[in-house]
Amino acid sequence: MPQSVLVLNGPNLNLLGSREPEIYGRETLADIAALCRDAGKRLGLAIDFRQSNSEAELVGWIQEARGKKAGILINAGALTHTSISLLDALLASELPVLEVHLSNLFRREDFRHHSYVSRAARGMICGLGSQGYVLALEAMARIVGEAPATPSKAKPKTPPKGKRTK
Ligand code: CA2
Repeated sequence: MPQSVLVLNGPNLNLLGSREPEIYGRETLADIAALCRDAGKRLGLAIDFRQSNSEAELVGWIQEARGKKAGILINAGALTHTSISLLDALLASELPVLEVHLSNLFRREDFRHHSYVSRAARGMICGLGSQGYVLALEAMARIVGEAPATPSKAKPKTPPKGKRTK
């Protein structure tokens, strides 16, 4: 069975494609879900793609993901800039988290320059539109394919003579 990645989308992202195309592009959230599922097939990941306008629902989904999902990719929408509850839930999940934003937060208003989500994230992609989701899934595939967290007991290799450092 392929490992499953939870792709979460926060408030108002269900409106994509209908308004503000100059900022968020013309794709709908359903288009982005399809892109993610295609990328998932190519990368051997099952994609569980969800959106909610409710902070509580998002927190609940993150809590349920612990021990069941391989990682979380999140575009928390405006909650990115306000929600310590989402941050705490992401930290408690103990899962690798990647953060994505369609727009370039740093070309926008000052209040979008700070992200609580980033404190829980391995990395963040912003400003690349829907392509950012695909790039983040590629990164996630590498992260979840990494060696297990338990450190190897194998002895470190001794460097060949003449190449030793003091
Ligand atoms: O750039 C992103 O992906 C954001 O997470 C989008 C959020 C915004 O609050 C963040 O600062 C950056 C807003 C999503 C709302 O999307 C709309 C789409 C169409 C019409 C109205 C809102």
